[in-house]
Amino acid sequence: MSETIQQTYQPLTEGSAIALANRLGLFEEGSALTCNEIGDGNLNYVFHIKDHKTNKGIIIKQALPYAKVVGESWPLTLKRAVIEANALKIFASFCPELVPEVYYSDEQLAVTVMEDLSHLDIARSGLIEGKKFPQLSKHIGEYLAKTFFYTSDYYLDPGKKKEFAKQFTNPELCKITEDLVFTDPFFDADTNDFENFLTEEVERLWKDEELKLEAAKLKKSFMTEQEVLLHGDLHTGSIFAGSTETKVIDPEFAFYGPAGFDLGQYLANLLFQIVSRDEESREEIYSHLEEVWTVFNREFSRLWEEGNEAYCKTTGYLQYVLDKTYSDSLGFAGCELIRRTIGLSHVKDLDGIPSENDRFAAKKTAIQLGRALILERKSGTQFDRFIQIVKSRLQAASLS
Ligand code: SR1
Ligand code: MG
Repeated sequence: MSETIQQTYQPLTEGSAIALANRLGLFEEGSALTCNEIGDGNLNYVFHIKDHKTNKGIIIKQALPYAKVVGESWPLTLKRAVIEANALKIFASFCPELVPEVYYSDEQLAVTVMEDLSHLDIARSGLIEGKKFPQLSKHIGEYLAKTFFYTSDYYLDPGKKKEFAKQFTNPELCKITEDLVFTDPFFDADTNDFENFLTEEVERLWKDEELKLEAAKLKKSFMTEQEVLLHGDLHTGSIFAGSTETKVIDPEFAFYGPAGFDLGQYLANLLFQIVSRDEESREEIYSHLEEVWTVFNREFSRLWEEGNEAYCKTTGYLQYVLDKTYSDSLGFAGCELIRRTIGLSHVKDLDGIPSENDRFAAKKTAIQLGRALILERKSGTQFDRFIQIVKSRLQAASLS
Protein backbone atom coordinates (compact mmCIF):
# COMPACT_ATOMS: atom_id res chain seq x y z
CA MET A 1 0.00 0.00 0.00
CA SER A 2 1.92 3.03 -1.21
CA GLU A 3 -0.73 5.80 -0.99
CA THR A 4 -0.07 8.37 1.72
CA ILE A 5 -2.96 10.29 3.20
CA GLN A 6 -1.57 13.38 4.91
CA GLN A 7 -4.07 14.97 7.25
CA THR A 8 -3.91 16.67 10.58
CA TYR A 9 -4.98 14.53 13.47
CA GLN A 10 -8.62 14.15 14.28
CA PRO A 11 -10.43 11.24 15.90
CA LEU A 12 -12.11 9.01 13.32
CA THR A 13 -15.80 8.30 13.35
CA GLU A 14 -17.41 5.20 11.89
CA GLY A 15 -18.14 7.25 8.74
CA SER A 16 -14.64 8.68 8.33
CA ALA A 17 -13.10 5.26 9.00
CA ILE A 18 -15.09 3.85 6.05
CA ALA A 19 -14.00 6.83 3.93
CA LEU A 20 -10.36 6.11 4.80
CA ALA A 21 -10.74 2.42 3.88
CA ASN A 22 -12.23 3.45 0.55
CA ARG A 23 -9.49 5.99 -0.14
CA LEU A 24 -6.89 3.32 0.52
CA GLY A 25 -8.56 1.06 -2.06
CA LEU A 26 -8.87 -1.80 0.40
CA PHE A 27 -12.33 -2.79 -0.87
CA GLU A 28 -13.82 -3.03 -4.34
CA GLU A 29 -15.37 0.23 -5.52
CA GLY A 30 -19.02 0.53 -4.57
CA SER A 31 -18.87 -2.10 -1.79
CA ALA A 32 -21.50 -1.68 0.92
CA LEU A 33 -19.36 -1.44 4.03
CA THR A 34 -20.36 -1.54 7.69
CA CYS A 35 -18.22 -0.18 10.49
CA ASN A 36 -18.34 -0.74 14.25
CA GLU A 37 -16.09 0.72 16.91
CA ILE A 38 -15.19 -2.39 18.93
CA GLY A 39 -12.30 -1.16 21.10
CA ASP A 40 -12.63 -2.48 24.63
CA GLY A 41 -9.05 -1.67 25.64
CA ASN A 42 -7.85 1.23 27.70
CA LEU A 43 -6.34 3.54 25.13
CA ASN A 44 -7.53 3.43 21.52
CA TYR A 45 -10.35 3.35 19.01
CA VAL A 46 -10.65 0.11 17.07
CA PHE A 47 -12.90 0.16 13.99
CA HIS A 48 -13.99 -3.09 12.37
CA ILE A 49 -14.94 -2.50 8.74
CA LYS A 50 -16.62 -5.26 6.80
CA ASP A 51 -17.97 -5.95 3.35
CA HIS A 52 -20.73 -8.45 4.10
CA LYS A 53 -21.05 -9.49 0.48
CA THR A 54 -17.47 -10.77 0.20
CA ASN A 55 -16.98 -11.27 3.95
CA LYS A 56 -13.73 -9.32 3.73
CA GLY A 57 -12.88 -7.22 6.79
CA ILE A 58 -10.14 -4.92 8.04
CA ILE A 59 -9.27 -3.26 11.32
CA ILE A 60 -8.42 0.43 11.65
CA LYS A 61 -6.85 1.20 14.99
CA GLN A 62 -6.42 4.82 16.02
CA ALA A 63 -4.56 6.12 19.04
CA LEU A 64 -6.41 8.77 21.04
CA PRO A 65 -4.45 11.69 22.50
CA TYR A 66 -5.47 10.60 26.01
CA ALA A 67 -5.95 7.35 27.96
CA LYS A 68 -9.54 6.27 27.28
CA VAL A 69 -9.63 4.30 30.54
CA VAL A 70 -9.15 7.50 32.57
CA GLY A 71 -10.39 10.27 30.27
CA GLU A 72 -9.06 13.43 28.67
CA SER A 73 -7.34 14.43 31.92
CA TRP A 74 -4.62 11.85 31.14
CA PRO A 75 -2.92 13.04 27.90
CA LEU A 76 -0.97 10.45 26.00
CA THR A 77 1.41 10.61 23.04
CA LEU A 78 0.09 9.70 19.58
CA LYS A 79 3.58 8.47 18.72
CA ARG A 80 2.58 5.13 20.14
CA ALA A 81 0.70 4.37 16.91
CA VAL A 82 3.89 4.51 14.86
CA ILE A 83 5.73 2.48 17.51
CA GLU A 84 3.02 -0.16 17.27
CA ALA A 85 2.99 -0.30 13.45
CA ASN A 86 6.80 -0.52 13.29
CA ALA A 87 6.98 -3.18 16.01
CA LEU A 88 4.37 -5.27 14.18
CA LYS A 89 6.42 -5.03 11.00
CA ILE A 90 9.64 -6.07 12.77
CA PHE A 91 7.97 -8.96 14.58
CA ALA A 92 6.36 -10.04 11.29
CA SER A 93 9.81 -10.28 9.73
CA PHE A 94 10.62 -13.33 11.90
CA CYS A 95 7.20 -14.67 12.95
CA PRO A 96 4.69 -13.54 10.28
CA GLU A 97 2.17 -16.21 11.27
CA LEU A 98 1.98 -14.89 14.84
CA VAL A 99 1.20 -11.18 14.27
CA PRO A 100 -1.45 -9.37 12.20
CA GLU A 101 -0.44 -8.10 8.79
CA VAL A 102 -0.18 -4.30 8.60
CA TYR A 103 -1.72 -2.89 5.40
CA TYR A 104 -1.10 0.81 6.04
CA SER A 105 -0.04 3.18 8.77
CA ASP A 106 -0.17 6.97 9.06
CA GLU A 107 1.77 8.82 11.70
CA GLN A 108 -0.28 12.06 11.42
CA LEU A 109 -3.62 10.34 11.90
CA ALA A 110 -2.08 7.86 14.38
CA VAL A 111 -3.75 4.97 12.56
CA THR A 112 -2.70 1.43 11.76
CA VAL A 113 -4.76 -0.48 9.24
CA MET A 114 -4.43 -4.21 9.62
CA GLU A 115 -5.70 -7.72 9.15
CA ASP A 116 -9.15 -8.53 10.51
CA LEU A 117 -8.84 -11.18 13.22
CA SER A 118 -12.50 -11.30 14.19
CA HIS A 119 -12.71 -15.04 13.45
CA LEU A 120 -10.52 -15.51 16.57
CA ASP A 121 -11.20 -14.92 20.27
CA ILE A 122 -9.35 -12.62 22.61
CA ALA A 123 -7.44 -15.25 24.62
CA ARG A 124 -8.50 -13.78 27.98
CA SER A 125 -12.22 -13.88 27.18
CA GLY A 126 -11.96 -17.35 25.65
CA LEU A 127 -10.09 -18.78 28.63
CA ILE A 128 -12.65 -17.27 31.02
CA GLU A 129 -15.42 -18.94 28.99
CA GLY A 130 -13.54 -22.25 29.26
CA LYS A 131 -12.57 -22.40 25.58
CA LYS A 132 -9.56 -24.51 24.69
CA PHE A 133 -6.66 -23.08 22.73
CA PRO A 134 -4.40 -26.09 22.23
CA GLN A 135 -1.74 -24.19 20.26
CA LEU A 136 -1.72 -20.96 22.26
CA SER A 137 1.25 -21.50 24.57
CA LYS A 138 3.30 -23.34 21.97
CA HIS A 139 2.86 -20.33 19.69
CA ILE A 140 3.61 -17.82 22.44
CA GLY A 141 6.74 -19.81 23.38
CA GLU A 142 7.90 -19.56 19.75
CA TYR A 143 6.97 -15.87 19.57
CA LEU A 144 8.94 -15.12 22.75
CA ALA A 145 11.99 -17.09 21.63
CA LYS A 146 12.12 -15.43 18.20
CA THR A 147 11.36 -11.88 19.31
CA PHE A 148 13.98 -12.24 22.05
CA PHE A 149 16.74 -13.78 19.94
CA TYR A 150 16.31 -11.79 16.71
CA THR A 151 16.13 -8.37 18.41
CA SER A 152 18.96 -8.99 20.88
CA ASP A 153 22.71 -8.42 20.81
CA TYR A 154 23.05 -12.21 20.47
CA TYR A 155 21.88 -11.90 16.86
CA LEU A 156 21.87 -8.30 15.66
CA ASP A 157 24.84 -6.27 14.56
CA PRO A 158 25.57 -4.06 17.64
CA GLY A 159 25.07 -0.84 15.63
CA LYS A 160 21.71 -2.03 14.26
CA LYS A 161 20.56 -3.06 17.74
CA LYS A 162 21.39 0.39 19.10
CA GLU A 163 19.52 1.99 16.20
CA PHE A 164 16.46 -0.13 17.03
CA ALA A 165 16.75 0.75 20.72
CA LYS A 166 16.73 4.44 19.74
CA GLN A 167 13.82 4.01 17.31
CA PHE A 168 11.76 2.29 20.00
CA THR A 169 12.39 4.78 22.78
CA ASN A 170 8.89 4.97 24.24
CA PRO A 171 9.17 7.08 27.41
CA GLU A 172 5.49 7.95 27.96
CA LEU A 173 4.18 4.43 27.65
CA CYS A 174 7.09 3.07 29.71
CA LYS A 175 6.26 5.63 32.41
CA ILE A 176 2.74 4.16 32.63
CA THR A 177 4.22 0.74 33.35
CA GLU A 178 6.89 2.14 35.67
CA ASP A 179 4.17 3.80 37.76
CA LEU A 180 1.25 1.41 37.47
CA VAL A 181 3.14 -1.89 37.68
CA PHE A 182 6.24 -1.17 39.75
CA THR A 183 5.41 1.74 42.05
CA ASP A 184 1.78 2.63 42.74
CA PRO A 185 0.51 -0.76 43.97
CA PHE A 186 3.24 -0.80 46.63
CA PHE A 187 2.26 2.61 48.05
CA ASP A 188 -0.96 4.39 48.96
CA ALA A 189 -1.28 5.98 45.49
CA ASP A 190 -4.41 7.61 44.01
CA THR A 191 -4.39 5.31 41.00
CA ASN A 192 -4.91 2.20 43.14
CA ASP A 193 -8.28 0.54 42.89
CA PHE A 194 -9.37 -2.27 45.20
CA GLU A 195 -12.45 -3.45 47.00
CA ASN A 196 -12.86 -2.76 50.73
CA PHE A 197 -12.50 -6.41 51.62
CA LEU A 198 -8.86 -6.24 50.49
CA THR A 199 -7.86 -3.25 52.64
CA GLU A 200 -6.08 -5.29 55.32
CA GLU A 201 -4.18 -7.33 52.74
CA VAL A 202 -3.17 -4.21 50.81
CA GLU A 203 -2.04 -2.28 53.90
CA ARG A 204 0.14 -5.24 54.85
CA LEU A 205 1.73 -5.02 51.41
CA TRP A 206 2.43 -1.29 51.76
CA LYS A 207 4.34 -2.00 55.00
CA ASP A 208 6.32 -4.88 53.50
CA GLU A 209 9.79 -3.31 53.11
CA GLU A 210 11.40 -6.54 51.94
CA LEU A 211 8.89 -6.81 49.09
CA LYS A 212 9.12 -3.12 48.18
CA LEU A 213 12.90 -3.38 47.91
CA GLU A 214 12.60 -6.27 45.43
CA ALA A 215 9.91 -4.42 43.43
CA ALA A 216 12.27 -1.42 43.26
CA LYS A 217 15.05 -3.65 41.88
CA LEU A 218 12.68 -5.01 39.23
CA LYS A 219 11.65 -1.47 38.31
CA LYS A 220 15.31 -0.53 37.87
CA SER A 221 15.81 -3.54 35.60
CA PHE A 222 12.73 -2.53 33.55
CA MET A 223 14.05 1.02 33.21
CA THR A 224 17.67 0.28 32.38
CA GLU A 225 18.26 -3.12 30.77
CA GLN A 226 18.00 -2.74 27.00
CA GLU A 227 18.13 -6.42 26.13
CA VAL A 228 15.37 -7.05 23.57
CA LEU A 229 12.53 -5.36 21.69
CA LEU A 230 9.63 -6.16 24.00
CA HIS A 231 5.95 -6.17 23.20
CA GLY A 232 5.66 -4.39 26.54
CA ASP A 233 2.04 -5.33 27.38
CA LEU A 234 1.78 -9.05 26.65
CA HIS A 235 -1.28 -9.95 28.70
CA THR A 236 -3.93 -12.37 27.42
CA GLY A 237 -6.03 -9.41 26.22
CA SER A 238 -3.24 -8.68 23.71
CA ILE A 239 -3.55 -12.10 22.08
CA PHE A 240 -6.10 -13.42 19.62
CA ALA A 241 -6.45 -17.20 19.64
CA GLY A 242 -8.32 -19.99 17.91
CA SER A 243 -7.91 -23.75 17.70
CA THR A 244 -4.96 -23.57 15.30
CA GLU A 245 -4.04 -19.89 15.09
CA THR A 246 -2.54 -17.31 17.47
CA LYS A 247 -1.90 -13.62 16.80
CA VAL A 248 -0.15 -11.19 19.14
CA ILE A 249 -1.63 -7.70 18.78
CA ASP A 250 -1.20 -4.23 20.32
CA PRO A 251 2.56 -3.69 20.80
CA GLU A 252 2.13 0.06 21.45
CA PHE A 253 4.18 -0.33 24.67
CA ALA A 254 7.11 -1.77 22.66
CA PHE A 255 10.58 -0.69 23.79
CA TYR A 256 14.00 -2.17 24.48
CA GLY A 257 13.84 -3.75 27.92
CA PRO A 258 14.67 -6.83 29.98
CA ALA A 259 13.99 -10.11 28.16
CA GLY A 260 11.95 -11.64 30.98
CA PHE A 261 9.25 -8.96 30.94
CA ASP A 262 6.99 -10.30 28.17
CA LEU A 263 7.31 -13.88 29.44
CA GLY A 264 6.49 -12.67 32.96
CA GLN A 265 3.34 -10.86 31.85
CA TYR A 266 2.11 -13.89 29.92
CA LEU A 267 2.79 -16.20 32.90
CA ALA A 268 0.96 -13.82 35.28
CA ASN A 269 -2.09 -13.63 33.07
CA LEU A 270 -2.27 -17.44 32.93
CA LEU A 271 -1.94 -17.42 36.71
CA PHE A 272 -5.10 -15.27 36.95
CA GLN A 273 -6.85 -18.24 35.40
CA ILE A 274 -5.20 -20.59 37.92
CA VAL A 275 -6.37 -18.58 40.93
CA SER A 276 -9.89 -18.07 39.58
CA ARG A 277 -10.59 -21.70 38.52
CA ASP A 278 -11.50 -24.75 40.58
CA GLU A 279 -8.82 -27.36 41.10
CA GLU A 280 -9.91 -29.69 38.30
CA SER A 281 -10.02 -27.10 35.54
CA ARG A 282 -6.63 -25.70 36.59
CA GLU A 283 -4.83 -28.63 34.97
CA GLU A 284 -5.28 -27.21 31.49
CA ILE A 285 -3.67 -23.94 32.56
CA TYR A 286 -0.75 -25.76 34.21
CA SER A 287 -0.21 -27.39 30.80
CA HIS A 288 -0.13 -23.94 29.18
CA LEU A 289 2.44 -22.77 31.73
CA GLU A 290 4.62 -25.80 31.07
CA GLU A 291 4.27 -25.53 27.31
CA VAL A 292 5.24 -21.85 27.05
CA TRP A 293 8.25 -22.45 29.30
CA THR A 294 9.39 -25.60 27.48
CA VAL A 295 8.87 -24.27 23.95
CA PHE A 296 10.57 -20.96 24.78
CA ASN A 297 13.53 -22.87 26.26
CA ARG A 298 13.81 -25.25 23.30
CA GLU A 299 13.34 -22.63 20.56
CA PHE A 300 15.61 -20.02 22.12
CA SER A 301 18.34 -22.64 22.67
CA ARG A 302 17.98 -23.81 19.06
CA LEU A 303 18.30 -20.24 17.71
CA TRP A 304 21.26 -19.64 20.00
CA GLU A 305 23.09 -22.73 18.73
CA GLU A 306 22.54 -21.52 15.16
CA GLY A 307 23.93 -18.07 15.94
CA ASN A 308 27.64 -17.57 15.42
CA GLU A 309 28.85 -14.93 17.87
CA ALA A 310 32.04 -16.37 19.39
CA TYR A 311 31.42 -15.17 22.95
CA CYS A 312 27.98 -16.83 22.93
CA LYS A 313 29.65 -20.21 22.55
CA THR A 314 31.32 -19.88 25.95
CA THR A 315 30.35 -22.85 28.10
CA GLY A 316 27.53 -21.99 30.48
CA TYR A 317 26.63 -18.66 28.87
CA LEU A 318 23.33 -19.79 27.29
CA GLN A 319 22.23 -21.26 30.62
CA TYR A 320 23.20 -18.02 32.37
CA VAL A 321 21.03 -16.01 29.93
CA LEU A 322 18.09 -18.42 30.34
CA ASP A 323 18.36 -18.48 34.15
CA LYS A 324 18.40 -14.69 34.33
CA THR A 325 15.39 -14.48 32.01
CA TYR A 326 13.42 -16.97 34.12
CA SER A 327 14.14 -15.37 37.46
CA ASP A 328 13.36 -11.89 36.06
CA SER A 329 10.15 -13.21 34.52
CA LEU A 330 8.93 -14.58 37.86
CA GLY A 331 9.54 -11.18 39.46
CA PHE A 332 7.74 -9.34 36.65
CA ALA A 333 4.90 -11.86 36.85
CA GLY A 334 4.60 -11.15 40.58
CA CYS A 335 4.34 -7.38 39.96
CA GLU A 336 1.70 -7.94 37.26
CA LEU A 337 -0.34 -10.17 39.58
CA ILE A 338 -0.35 -7.53 42.29
CA ARG A 339 -0.94 -4.61 39.94
CA ARG A 340 -3.95 -6.09 38.09
CA THR A 341 -5.51 -6.97 41.47
CA ILE A 342 -5.13 -3.72 43.40
CA GLY A 343 -3.82 -1.12 40.93
CA LEU A 344 -5.26 0.64 37.89
CA SER A 345 -6.61 -1.53 35.05
CA HIS A 346 -7.90 -4.83 36.39
CA VAL A 347 -8.54 -8.15 34.68
CA LYS A 348 -11.95 -9.66 34.19
CA ASP A 349 -10.62 -13.09 35.19
CA LEU A 350 -10.82 -11.72 38.77
CA ASP A 351 -13.32 -8.85 38.62
CA GLY A 352 -15.83 -11.07 36.81
CA ILE A 353 -16.05 -13.63 39.64
CA PRO A 354 -19.69 -13.17 40.72
CA SER A 355 -19.56 -14.29 44.36
CA GLU A 356 -17.89 -11.80 46.70
CA ASN A 357 -16.40 -14.59 48.82
CA ASP A 358 -14.85 -16.32 45.83
CA ARG A 359 -13.62 -13.01 44.45
CA PHE A 360 -12.01 -12.16 47.77
CA ALA A 361 -10.31 -15.57 47.94
CA ALA A 362 -9.00 -15.33 44.36
CA LYS A 363 -7.74 -11.76 44.76
CA LYS A 364 -6.05 -12.50 48.08
CA THR A 365 -4.34 -15.51 46.52
CA ALA A 366 -3.23 -13.41 43.53
CA ILE A 367 -1.61 -10.85 45.84
CA GLN A 368 0.12 -13.48 47.96
CA LEU A 369 1.28 -15.41 44.91
CA GLY A 370 2.61 -12.18 43.42
CA ARG A 371 4.54 -11.51 46.60
CA ALA A 372 5.98 -15.04 46.68
CA LEU A 373 7.10 -14.86 43.04
CA ILE A 374 8.86 -11.54 43.59
CA LEU A 375 10.65 -12.68 46.75
CA GLU A 376 11.48 -16.22 45.63
CA ARG A 377 12.30 -15.49 41.98
CA LYS A 378 15.94 -16.43 42.41
CA SER A 379 15.34 -19.57 44.43
CA GLY A 380 15.53 -21.79 41.39
CA THR A 381 15.05 -21.25 37.71
CA GLN A 382 13.56 -24.59 36.73
CA PHE A 383 9.91 -24.94 35.73
CA ASP A 384 9.31 -27.38 38.62
CA ARG A 385 10.44 -24.80 41.15
CA PHE A 386 8.10 -22.18 39.66
CA ILE A 387 5.14 -24.58 39.92
CA GLN A 388 6.17 -25.47 43.47
CA ILE A 389 5.91 -21.77 44.43
CA VAL A 390 2.48 -21.53 42.76
CA LYS A 391 1.10 -24.70 44.33
CA SER A 392 2.36 -23.92 47.81
CA ARG A 393 0.64 -20.50 47.68
CA LEU A 394 -2.61 -22.08 46.50
CA GLN A 395 -2.38 -24.63 49.28
CA ALA A 396 -1.70 -21.97 51.90
CA ALA A 397 -4.68 -20.00 50.60
CA SER A 398 -7.00 -23.00 50.80
CA LEU A 399 -5.98 -23.59 54.45
CA SER A 400 -6.38 -19.97 55.54
C1 SR1 B 1 -3.60 3.94 31.42
S1 SR1 B 1 -3.25 2.51 30.55
C2 SR1 B 1 -3.58 1.18 31.61
C3 SR1 B 1 -3.07 -0.12 31.10
O1 SR1 B 1 -3.64 -0.45 29.85
C4 SR1 B 1 -2.67 -1.10 29.05
O2 SR1 B 1 -3.16 -2.29 28.53
C5 SR1 B 1 -1.47 -1.32 29.91
O3 SR1 B 1 -1.50 -2.56 30.57
C6 SR1 B 1 -1.59 -0.20 30.86
O4 SR1 B 1 -0.85 -0.39 32.03
MG1 MG C 1 -3.28 -2.81 24.77
